[in-house]
Amino acid sequence: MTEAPAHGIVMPPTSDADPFAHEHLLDPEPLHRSLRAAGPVVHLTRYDVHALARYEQVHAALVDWQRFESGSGVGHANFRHEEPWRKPSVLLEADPPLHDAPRRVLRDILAPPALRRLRDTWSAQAEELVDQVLAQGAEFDAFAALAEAFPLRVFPDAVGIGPDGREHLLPYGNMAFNAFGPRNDLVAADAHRAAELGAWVGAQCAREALTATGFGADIWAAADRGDLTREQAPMVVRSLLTAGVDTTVHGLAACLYAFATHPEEWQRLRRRPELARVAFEEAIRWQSPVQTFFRTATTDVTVADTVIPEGTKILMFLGAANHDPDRWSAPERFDLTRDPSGHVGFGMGLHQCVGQHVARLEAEALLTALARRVESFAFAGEPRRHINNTLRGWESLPVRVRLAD
Ligand code: 4MI
Repeated sequence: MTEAPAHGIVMPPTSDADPFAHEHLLDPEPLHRSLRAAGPVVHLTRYDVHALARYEQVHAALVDWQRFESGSGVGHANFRHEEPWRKPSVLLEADPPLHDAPRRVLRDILAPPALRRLRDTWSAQAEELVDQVLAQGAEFDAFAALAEAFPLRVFPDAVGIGPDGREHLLPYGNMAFNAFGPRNDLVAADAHRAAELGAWVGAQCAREALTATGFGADIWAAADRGDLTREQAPMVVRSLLTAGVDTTVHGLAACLYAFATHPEEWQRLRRRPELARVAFEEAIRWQSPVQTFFRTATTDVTVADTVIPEGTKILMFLGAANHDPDRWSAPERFDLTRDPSGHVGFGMGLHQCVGQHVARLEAEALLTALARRVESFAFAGEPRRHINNTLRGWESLPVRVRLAD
């Protein structure tokens, strides 16, 4: 016989769905709808974790770092019992007080005033890339030619890594984002490259591997000042290289997909290019390139009358929260007239994306350059999704463009 739950405590609804099955990764919205509808907390029987898919609970968990810790890992693996696949991040997979020095250092390096010197260069590089792509014809893959190409042109240089081996960046990020999921087929598919990619990224984080100026050098300078230890400095560089490429690639891809499917919004952006930043923000809300993260309960946590036991994992559906109809009107619409602020696509609270200003600057440069030259664009073939345990992104966005005169 099972004991009756204490008064006022209820057993949550359950689901045997596997959110990391290809079906749901390719098209997550039906699952998101059913999880939001089932209740504020849903027990996922397949993984024995509690899931949050409504905006209110996801937001509350994100800002409550004391009870929803990151230090036991923000993926499915519980670092209390499982060996992490790589040394834990000193930012993402750490809690205060350990988290705070690396966070402060990176926050200052990536703050808007520090990025100002990059703005003109990145705008010029975006214009140059757009000119090159458009010179080659009216039909191209906007994912490869723009969404992938632009971050790869500007970000590794801004960090200050060397010219060789940059083709490892996207596969490394892809592997890291798969590794936040359970050990499924997607993780297995990356396994044969883990050692090689990990070693390459590790080597780029050394002081000697980095140029004399750039985010990497800035991080090492912080270690010289004593703001970071010499053990933390390469780890903070590693965070930039892990979190800084695939995320922006799929964020930019979300913008391109949004505009290809919402031509009236493209015209709005062309009339008012200063909407580029709102457009990026709305695309992040709408597609949520980072779909999920886990936390671990530091104590028995009661969420809407359900007790989440101490030491167990909580799966937060950022993408589902960003489409919660109790928070957003017509959430499935990509809409430049809405105020997307408050979305949880960059997280919220203490761990909220520290690189978001970098991402916004990249998006602003690319979208502004495109808006100037492209009158309209539409799909010239079927867009194809890229599949990853954490990232919602693209493999291919074939488009045909009409140029502005
Ligand atoms: C939110 S994406 C992300 C953030 C940080 C790291 C990796 C991914 C890291 O390695 O610190």
